[in-house]
Amino acid sequence: MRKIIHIDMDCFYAAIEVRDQPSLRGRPVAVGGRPEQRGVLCTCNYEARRYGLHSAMPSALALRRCPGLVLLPVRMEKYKQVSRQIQAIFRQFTDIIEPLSLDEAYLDVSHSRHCQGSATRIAQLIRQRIFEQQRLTASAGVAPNKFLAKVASDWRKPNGLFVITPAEVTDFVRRLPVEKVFGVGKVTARRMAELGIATCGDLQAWPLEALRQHFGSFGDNLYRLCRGQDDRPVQTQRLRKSLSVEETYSQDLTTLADCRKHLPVLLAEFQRRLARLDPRRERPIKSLFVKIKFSDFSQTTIQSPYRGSLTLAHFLLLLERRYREHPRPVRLLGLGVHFQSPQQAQAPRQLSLAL
Ligand code: TTP
Ligand code: MG
Repeated sequence: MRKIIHIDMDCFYAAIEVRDQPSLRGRPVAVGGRPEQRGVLCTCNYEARRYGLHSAMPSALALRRCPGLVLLPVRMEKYKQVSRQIQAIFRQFTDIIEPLSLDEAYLDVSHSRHCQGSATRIAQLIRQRIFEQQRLTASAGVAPNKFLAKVASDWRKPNGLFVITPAEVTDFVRRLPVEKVFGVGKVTARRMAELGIATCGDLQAWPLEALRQHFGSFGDNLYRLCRGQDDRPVQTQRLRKSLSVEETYSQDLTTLADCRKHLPVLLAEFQRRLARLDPRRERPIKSLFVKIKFSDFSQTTIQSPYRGSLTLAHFLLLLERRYREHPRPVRLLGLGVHFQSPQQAQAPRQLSLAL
């Protein structure tokens, strides 16, 4: 039986800003782009969340909903620095660490000798050290696997700790809403609701075959996850699945010609980033894609298989095909590639990384 801890800092960027400017304490604070540049919130503190504010909300809307909001610019270097210091605290307890973002990580402490091997006490000590050294609060979840540890860290947020012991797993998942399951988004949850499925307990009643029929290959995952089973290892080096660049424009691009004009700039930036990757660590490219977000915030991606070259013409073709289906003002354009999965990359004749 493994012991996994998931740590997630509370309103990370905003908490750092409030810590560094104590006069902000108690006031609604957000970090993000300016409304006149059509920026969005990266995050906000709990005082601001009371007004219904949340990550990715347009800053203009946030300020309308909460006129007293203190909107601060992003200080990414600062957040990265704090993140490194927090990860140093994790390393005092285990080397098996999988960072998911600057403020979130899985730790496998199955074989840690600290705290007589008690994962709960390790998690508590990590939270305590983060607070002592950084004056920031973290929430932690402790469970026998990644799926449940992540659900658990969210359970007592903010500044909380929640433990799911192996003996409690069955009972816990039975009542767990399907929305909490890794991979179940709004669309899948709605489909499930139509089938009368609200909790993992409801899902458990479904045979594997029926889940496959309704949810395709995701059915296999669902079958295990709804029983609280997840054997994904904590991966110390994450494999890159894709590389992309995107840009939100301060004014909507209203014609196809307008969109076309911006693609070369994106492609140049993308090529720069691609060239910086370490070819020994990356897998071959599988497909190219273009992402479009429209002014109504709906978004779409169109992709095509990689055939050995990454030219502007390829990306233009994808852009045009999708744009023409339903032309409307465009707010954001992005382009990039997906890499092959490790399984695909192991297939013979595909070993060369085509850069
Ligand atoms: P989260 O952990 O999702 O959010 P949070 O730490 O701000 O709040 P909490 O965990 O208490 O719910 O994301 C961590 C940081 O990542 C967040 O502080 C800002 C950044 N971020 C963005 O820039 N854009 C986003 O859309 C999200 C979700 C997060
Ligand atoms: Mg967080």
